[in-house]
Amino acid sequence: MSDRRLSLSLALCVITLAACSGSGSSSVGAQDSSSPVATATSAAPTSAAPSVIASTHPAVRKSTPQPTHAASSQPPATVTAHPTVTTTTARPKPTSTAPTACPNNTSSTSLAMVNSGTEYAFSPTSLTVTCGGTVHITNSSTAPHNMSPSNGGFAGSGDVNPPNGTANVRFSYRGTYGFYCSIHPYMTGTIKVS
Ligand SMILES: [Cu+2]
Repeated sequence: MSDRRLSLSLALCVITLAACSGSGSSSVGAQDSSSPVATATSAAPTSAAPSVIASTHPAVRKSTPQPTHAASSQPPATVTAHPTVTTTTARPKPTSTAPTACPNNTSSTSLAMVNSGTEYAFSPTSLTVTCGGTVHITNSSTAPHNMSPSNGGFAGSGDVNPPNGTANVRFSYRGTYGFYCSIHPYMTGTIKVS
């Protein structure tokens, strides 16, 4: 059996050698060495093919990063466009719409500072005045007082001394304002400017 296999293999080798080179049947060792060389040469083109593909892949990857760079360059342009769209000049407009002062006029409302038991008080505690007019204050009590704004809206009178000291406070902005005496904070009142 082994002799038959050897003969068959030799015959096949001789046939292959004759087909490839036709150099004839030199030896069995030459046949065995020629077959691995053929596989090595056949493997070489397969290895060369992936190397070409690998070289082409980086080229494709180099082309793909470029659009990403272009996309990254676009956002800065839009960011710079945003500040121009948000015009900060629109915000000063509400400040320009601040209430305008009423023109001064000669209308006047009287307010007295009076003794009230052991304490002091405004009289009346609720009053109205025409916008641009004044409140004429008379201190009829026995202690100094003032008419001061509780939350803005007008300028305070300053201290008005007894007996019978007077002061004028002008109201140039419409609204309702609280007032009080800073010397006697329990003295309070409300004035409507219309
Ligand atoms: Cu007072």
